[in-house]
Amino acid sequence: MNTKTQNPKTEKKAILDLDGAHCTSCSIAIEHFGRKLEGVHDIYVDRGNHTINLTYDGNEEILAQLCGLVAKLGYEANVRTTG
Ligand SMILES: [Cu+2]
Repeated sequence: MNTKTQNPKTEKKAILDLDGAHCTSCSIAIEHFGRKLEGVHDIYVDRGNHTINLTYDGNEEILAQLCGLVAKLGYEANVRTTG
């Protein structure tokens, strides 16, 4: 992976609804692989609220990539809010 520049001016947050991830290892897998996506600054799975809390570089493409990743892992994610 090449250099990741983190520009706080363009940084955005998103909340995604998460279905099907019921245990700690699910959350850890999503966080682990999610962090590897280009543009992800921070990712946190909140199992109590069934959400993924994402901080990213502002490039919206990451949202579709993350949903695709979650689907590949066997769960379902849908964007709830961005901004
Ligand atoms: Cu699990």
